[in-house]
Amino acid sequence: MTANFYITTPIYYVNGAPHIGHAYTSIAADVLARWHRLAGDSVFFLTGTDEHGQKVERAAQEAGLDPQAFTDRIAADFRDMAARMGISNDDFIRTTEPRHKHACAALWQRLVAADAIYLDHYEGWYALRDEAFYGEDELTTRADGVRIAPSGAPVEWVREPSYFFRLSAWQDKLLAFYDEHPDFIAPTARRNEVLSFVRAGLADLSISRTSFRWGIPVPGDPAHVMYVWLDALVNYLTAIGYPDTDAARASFWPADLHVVGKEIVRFHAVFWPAFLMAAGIAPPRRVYSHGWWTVEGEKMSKSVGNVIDPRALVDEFGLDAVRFFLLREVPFGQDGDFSRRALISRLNNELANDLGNLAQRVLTLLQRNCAGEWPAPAATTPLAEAAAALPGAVRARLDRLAFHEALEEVWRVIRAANAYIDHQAPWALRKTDPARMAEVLRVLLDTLRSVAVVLQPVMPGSMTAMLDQLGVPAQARDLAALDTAMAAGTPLPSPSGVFPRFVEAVG
Ligand code: ME8
Repeated sequence: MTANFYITTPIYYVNGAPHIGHAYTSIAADVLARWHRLAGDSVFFLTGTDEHGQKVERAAQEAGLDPQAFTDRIAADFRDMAARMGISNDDFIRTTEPRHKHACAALWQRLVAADAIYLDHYEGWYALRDEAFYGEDELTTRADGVRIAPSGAPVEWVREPSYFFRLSAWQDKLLAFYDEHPDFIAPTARRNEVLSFVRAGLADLSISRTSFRWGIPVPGDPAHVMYVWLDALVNYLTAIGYPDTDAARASFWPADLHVVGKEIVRFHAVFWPAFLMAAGIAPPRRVYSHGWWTVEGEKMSKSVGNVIDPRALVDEFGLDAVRFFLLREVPFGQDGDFSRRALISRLNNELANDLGNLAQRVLTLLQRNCAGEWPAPAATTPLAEAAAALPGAVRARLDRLAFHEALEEVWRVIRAANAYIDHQAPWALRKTDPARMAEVLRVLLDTLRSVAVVLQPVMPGSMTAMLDQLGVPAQARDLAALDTAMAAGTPLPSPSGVFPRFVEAVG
């Protein structure tokens, strides 16, 4: 059954260059988007850039540029990063676009009409780095006396006129909503954090600023610009044409999945559904929060100088190795550490040896002994059954965003295929029992086809190459096509390696 599937990444701040953390979220969301397309769903996959607010304004000042010129430059860099990471987004939203300003103004007016907004003064703590307000009780004091938010960001005291959103009115309704939708926030640890935050009571939320200009003006009161998080969250509605309910993409709402880093769960799982419900709009179906990467054991930071540009990794190791590593190495939802050694080991052991060599051996044997054609279908074997079960096994794990488990399921089959070829020794059967040799090779071909089809979302380029080498027609590479056996006699082009081993340069 085909369904709509609307998936988003966070929109990234344009205060600095894209790094491996941004690439991670985008790749994870991309794998899900591609998987749903493979399953025949109608997919809308959104990413983009968050361009307003004081943090971006300051970064532009530091660069000596006008904020629009600055954001144009960095947004282009994020767009390039997405293209280089093989991200198959259907739209790229920038919050400085007219369509977005229009959507924000419309939502604001809906909130005003619903009496969800009032004008007052904000006085309290603000962390520029997080673009977030904090309560006194959340702060600690550093040795030099600076007050620090739980995220580690320094806070400053601000006092200015401000519009407020009546968040305090939503505590019970949010708790009821989480109760009715137990899958709304995952993983469980994040859900529990949100529940205790909301249970502790919600203060009304300041949603406008007057002390700087780089934002979307509040309708009817242009001395105020909208709080950057309200502005940012609305991007998910802008992209489907809000407020035009007849827009081509309007039927994609509610979004199926917002993939976010763990530090922005509160915005997506508390503020966002409250804004939407107050405006009479359905909340998204699911918010999934993943963990944070450190690099060789250290937090990534400009001052340490260990920020990794994912494009440099791709230049060195190849795109698919990087995509595979990021999803294979660490359970999604948990923190992980990036190390070159671990990447090289996954690349050489799992891609080059386990999968690449297997394909090469099988295809070479077929070329030499079976006229380079698919042999006739063989009687079923446990290996063939495990391979045929892969789409279901992978789907069940991807539905839970358990990428590493989905890949483990595929590698379980690949390892079984390696054991099968070693045990059956088709090269020895060539003289003693050529018919049996053809059967064994057919089982291995069928296995490789299933493996390559289900791995396409993770490694689109190399699996396209592998499916080409398997002679699988381009229009028969979706999940449904696996139900039809390949015809005996289908030609196999001459094989060439898909995953070269990586050898670290010496010296
Ligand atoms: O928060 N490890 O933008 P942002 C893993 N504009 N993921 C990481 C990471 C790391 N070390 N560092 C960043 C914002 N990320 C807002 C979002 S949405 C309406 C507005 C990823 O540029 C992760 O997905 O700070 C995190 O949530 C996101 O980048 C934050 O990007």
